[in-house]
Amino acid sequence: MGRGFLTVLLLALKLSSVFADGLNWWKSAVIYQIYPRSFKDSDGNGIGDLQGIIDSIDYIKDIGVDAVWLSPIYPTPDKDFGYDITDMRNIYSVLGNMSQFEELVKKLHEAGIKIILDFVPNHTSNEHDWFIRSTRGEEKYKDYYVWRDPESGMQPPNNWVATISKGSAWQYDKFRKKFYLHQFLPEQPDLNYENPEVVREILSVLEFWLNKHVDGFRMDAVHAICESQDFADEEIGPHGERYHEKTWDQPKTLDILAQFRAKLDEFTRVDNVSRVMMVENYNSNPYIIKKYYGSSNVPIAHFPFNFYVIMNITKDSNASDWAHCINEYYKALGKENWPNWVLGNHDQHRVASRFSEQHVDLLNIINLVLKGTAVTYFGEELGMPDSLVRQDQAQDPQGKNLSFSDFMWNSRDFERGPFLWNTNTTAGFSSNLNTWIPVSPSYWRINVKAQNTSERSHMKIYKDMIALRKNMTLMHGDVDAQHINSNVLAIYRYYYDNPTVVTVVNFGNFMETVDLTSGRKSLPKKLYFYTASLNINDFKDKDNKLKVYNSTSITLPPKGAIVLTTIPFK
Ligand SMILES: *[C@@H]1O[C@H](CO)[C@@H](O)[C@H](O)[C@H]1NC(C)=O
Ligand SMILES: *[C@@H]1O[C@H](CO)[C@@H](O)[C@H](O)[C@H]1NC(C)=O
Ligand SMILES: *[C@@H]1O[C@H](CO)[C@@H](O)[C@H](O)[C@H]1NC(C)=O
Ligand SMILES: *[C@@H]1O[C@H](CO)[C@@H](O)[C@H](O)[C@H]1NC(C)=O
Ligand SMILES: *[C@@H]1O[C@H](CO)[C@@H](O)[C@H](O)[C@H]1NC(C)=O
Ligand SMILES: *[C@@H]1O[C@H](CO)[C@@H](O)[C@H](O)[C@H]1NC(C)=O
Ligand SMILES: *[C@@H]1O[C@H](CO)[C@@H](O)[C@H](O)[C@H]1NC(C)=O
Ligand SMILES: *[C@@H]1O[C@H](CO)[C@@H](O)[C@H](O)[C@H]1NC(C)=O
Ligand SMILES: *[C@@H]1O[C@H](CO)[C@@H](O)[C@H](O)[C@H]1NC(C)=O
Ligand SMILES: CC(=O)N[C@H]1CO[C@H](CO)[C@@H](O)[C@@H]1O
Ligand SMILES: [Ca+2]
Ligand SMILES: [Ca+2]
Repeated sequence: MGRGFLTVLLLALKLSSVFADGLNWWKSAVIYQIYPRSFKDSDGNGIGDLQGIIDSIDYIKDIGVDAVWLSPIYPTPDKDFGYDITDMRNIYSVLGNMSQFEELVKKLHEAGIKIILDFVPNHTSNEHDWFIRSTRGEEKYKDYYVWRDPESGMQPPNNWVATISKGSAWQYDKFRKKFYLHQFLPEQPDLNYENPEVVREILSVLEFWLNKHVDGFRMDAVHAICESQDFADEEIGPHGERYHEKTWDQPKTLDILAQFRAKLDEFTRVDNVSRVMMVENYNSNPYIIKKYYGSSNVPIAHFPFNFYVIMNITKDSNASDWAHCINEYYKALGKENWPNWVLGNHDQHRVASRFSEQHVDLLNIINLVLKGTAVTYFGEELGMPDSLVRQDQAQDPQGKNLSFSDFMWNSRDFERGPFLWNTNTTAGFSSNLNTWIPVSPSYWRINVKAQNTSERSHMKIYKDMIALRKNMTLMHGDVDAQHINSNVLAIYRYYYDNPTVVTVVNFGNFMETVDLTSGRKSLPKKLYFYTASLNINDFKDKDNKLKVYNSTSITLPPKGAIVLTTIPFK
């Protein structure tokens, strides 16, 4: 048996594992979350809309993302900006109409981009027709929501508390003469998943959108879907802490979600294009998160979002905190569950503000170089900062009626500001001077047009990283994340005899010189430049050629990141 034969055999094995692994679109994908009210306003009312997204497809295609996830687009009285829905099978008139939605799906698909919708299963608006009929006790709808009789003295049935409004999770309804459950605002009554009619109704909503060719769903706050049916009080900790042991992460919730997944899989089986299911659950324990994948026999989500960069990492985290977060997550998931990486969303201050502008390239590079699906909250590719919002301009119910410091901490208006297109009025977002949330004043410097025109920019680094993800090593390779010292993180990606990709990040405040072979002995002496954060400018030699780096001696400025490869990629 000659070497040639072995190589062929190994190659064949590798290819078959690639196919077996299913080069499934959602695994290699970068998913781009758009907050529709804030992307592009087409009709000058100061609020972004579906037509605005249709008009911006060239941009979405240009940055190279694979799928768009839209925050809710359904009719809503806006008590919680679309997370309080009055009709799950329709489009909110402020954002557009059904024919515009259909055009958006068609045009995205023509551009090779998938579309994922937000789905809010835990509750509806109190203005939803189902709820109004339920308060009247109409037979079909009377058990669509969670109704309980008052305790003596008109007290709520138990001590459960709501997440946004804080007080009791129970609200008395004077028509029905019972309390209904709301795990969030009183205007968001919880659906009763003990009722098979409700499950059937929700499955038919999923089917409605799948028939409109959506490629998947992001399911909101799934930890709150089902409640313990003993309706017993929850434990209260010594400092008033709640563990929500009766209302969060109940076993029945996983059953319900598996039924949602089975509905998606019915559509997947028809054309072999996966309809993806992503779920939101902020649990600090990665082993609980893992349960939301289900098993190979009973699959649940394709993935629950990985919120550990959001929950466990801050601007002050050192290289060992990062290495721990990365390795702990992969370890908890095991080999059988596909990972994902998320830096921000519509509920978190933006990366450029929560960390700093100097962190933008570092975080984008890490997010895109790690193994797994990557999620980008629109604007992260530009290093877009939060909007500056005065308290009297607040829109988010979660930020209203609070002290100033609680407002700054709790309000989600900051990260929901309009996208920064150019240096025109309102950054090219709207022809209206008054936008629903003020435009970030940084737009004169940070915007799409400027970053596309500059030779180097956050956006160009982001696009470089997206291109790199098409390489075998990044799609399939293993990850070895190590702290070389307390400031410098090295992420090695390797895959059989494919080139190794090494990412080095200095989180510290001083210049660092490190030996990358200390983390991986087999690393060759010569490494080639692929891309780097904006603060690294010395990657070309006198002849304007990309430098060859010495792996035993790599120097990085503070908050610098560099991506190197074992053979030249450029
Ligand atoms: C960036 O500039 C190139 C070249 O001028 C152009 O083709 C491309 O459409 C621009 N992209 C964006 C997002 O403006
Ligand atoms: C949807 O809105 C567009 C733009 O306002 C309009 O031209 C179109 O007639 C509307 N379609 C329907 C079905 O209402
Ligand atoms: C889907 O894949 C299966 C198995 O690989 C194959 O039998 C079937 O023909 C495919 N269907 C379509 C529509 O491509
Ligand atoms: C995040 O922090 C929690 C403790 O707050 C810890 O239990 C968990 O393992 C950490 N997750 C990761 C992925 O490091
Ligand atoms: C804020 O306070 C005002 C007046 O006290 C009240 O009308 C309103 O309902 C409160 N809003 C919220 C979201 O609690
Ligand atoms: C800037 O605004 C002017 C006037 O509204 C408009 O004609 C032009 O197209 C805008 N330019 C860009 C790049 O949006
Ligand atoms: C990965 O990059 C290397 C170097 O450019 C190249 O030889 C290889 O073909 C690439 N693989 C893929 C799948 O793009
Ligand atoms: C990194 O920071 C953590 C606190 O976030 C600290 O406990 C740890 O000792 C630091 N590690 C190093 C290597 O400096
Ligand atoms: C690489 O760096 C090490 C440490 O500075 C040095 O000893 C060695 O000579 C360098 N090798 C090359 C090829 O420059
Ligand atoms: C709970 C849920 O479905 N997720 C959403 C529901 O709850 C609150 C209130 O709307 C939202 O903020 C969550 O995002
Ligand atoms: Ca509009
Ligand atoms: Ca519930």
